[in-house]
Amino acid sequence: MVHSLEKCIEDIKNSKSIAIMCHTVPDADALASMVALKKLIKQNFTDENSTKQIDLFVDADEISEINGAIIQGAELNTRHEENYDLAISVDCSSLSRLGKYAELFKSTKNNINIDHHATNEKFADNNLVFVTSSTCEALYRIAKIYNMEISDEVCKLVYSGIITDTNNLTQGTITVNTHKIITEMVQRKISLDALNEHFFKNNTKSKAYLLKQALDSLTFYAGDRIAFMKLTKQDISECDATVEDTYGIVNHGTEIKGVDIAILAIKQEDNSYQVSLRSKGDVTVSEIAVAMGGGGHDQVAAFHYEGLLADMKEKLFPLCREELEKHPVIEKEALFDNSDVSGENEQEK
Ligand SMILES: [Mn+2]
Repeated sequence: MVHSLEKCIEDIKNSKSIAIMCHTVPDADALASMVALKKLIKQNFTDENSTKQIDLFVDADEISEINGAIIQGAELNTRHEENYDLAISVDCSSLSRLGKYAELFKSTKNNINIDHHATNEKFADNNLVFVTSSTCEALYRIAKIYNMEISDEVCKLVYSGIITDTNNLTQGTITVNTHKIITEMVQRKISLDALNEHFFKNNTKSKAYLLKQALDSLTFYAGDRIAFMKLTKQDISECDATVEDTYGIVNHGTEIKGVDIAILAIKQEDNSYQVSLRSKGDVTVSEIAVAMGGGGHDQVAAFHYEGLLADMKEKLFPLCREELEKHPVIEKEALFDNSDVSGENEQEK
């Protein structure tokens, strides 16, 4: 298994045809990374004398209006080549997450996996897995390392990937680099406000009704340190909502004081469950998700469960309790120190 940024750039340079793909049920980071990567390659590695066929693939039945804006006008899922010189997967932690395009990826003789999931299965010839907020951030950093030309349009995509994957910079791997990138975008005078509003103040009424349904099911466990919610596919259709409208609902659990793990279980049409996990503080859920057959990041993870909800809880809750026991509740230190302006001090003067 190779990990070579240099080889990645060489492969991109030398390939006449490239297939870029992301995971099924794509989120904003997945879609934005695909489009940003295509733009970066076109702007930096092609000209009139050396053109490339770059095709984008995503296995998705429907994409929400909000995320649809990212790919508006971009051609998707049209295979212009029988055999591509290079396949690149973005934001995808395992081969199976590519859905029906996993085959295309595997059958392309040269392939690269660019991702930021700690649980990435390194399924490609060249695996570039970064500790970054988002795949978009990883792409931006690669572009900077190689002094690529980065357009404002690419910046808008990168910013979208960063803010959505970090729930507006409140969770995930946020580093000095993440903030540096955002500073660079502010300096470029990119209209970040418009992007913020698009991604965070743009919920449909259907999503609000769906949230109401989910909150109705809210139950607490483990001394109120676990918040559990459930929804069904039927709830989603009754609210006239989409699967993507379920994103973010689980975060409402961790927003509650004292809750360290939030769980949202969505019953699928085949009676299986899609389960999202979130945590805060030092509590992590990635290993819990892996133990349940899924994966993800420290504080954002998910798994799929075939079976009854009661059985799922019976397996999941002990794992959560075990993790919570590692991190007992401690009294929080005061956030602010006002001893210098307390009445006592004033009188001393
Ligand atoms: Mn991502």
